[in-house]
Amino acid sequence: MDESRDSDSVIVAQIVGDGTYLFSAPSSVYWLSSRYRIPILTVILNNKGWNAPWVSMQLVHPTGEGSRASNRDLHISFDPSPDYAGIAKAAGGDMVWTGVAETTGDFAATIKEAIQLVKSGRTAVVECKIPGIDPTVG
Ligand SMILES: Cc1ncc(C[n+]2csc(CCOP(=O)(O)OP(=O)(O)O)c2C)c(N)n1
Repeated sequence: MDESRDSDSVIVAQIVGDGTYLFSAPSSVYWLSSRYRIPILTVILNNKGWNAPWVSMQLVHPTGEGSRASNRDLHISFDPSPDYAGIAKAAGGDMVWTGVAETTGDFAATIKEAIQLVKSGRTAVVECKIPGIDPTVG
């Protein structure tokens, strides 16, 4: 990190998919954040699945059987979701602040609060519920 930059305007932040978050050993990440007092902002985009393989399949076989299959049929569904932010809270305790956004309005308010908290030395995890691409789910 460039330490010559104004520390008030620099935070460590990551935007990750729900699958990326789940497979990144979040219990270790947030325990370490707490143990060494390392503030991090994480935004989790929860689209209820590992959707990239569906997109790849669609590009190759746009009208094939798979294009009508559900994420569950394809074994790429993460529905029902775990409490993503709760996993971080359980590991990081008081260091970790959590928020959930279901609308863009929620997100605008939640991300503002999260950034302020990270600047003050806390770790923040914000789960954003976003639409998936499963053709069988409205
Ligand atoms: C430790 C580990 N486990 C599994 C994988 C295989 N993998 C790659 S991306 C991914 C899930 C990504 O899902 P998400 O972040 O929700 O992205 P989306 O495809 O929905 O955009 C998985 C399971 C991996 N790369 N590393």
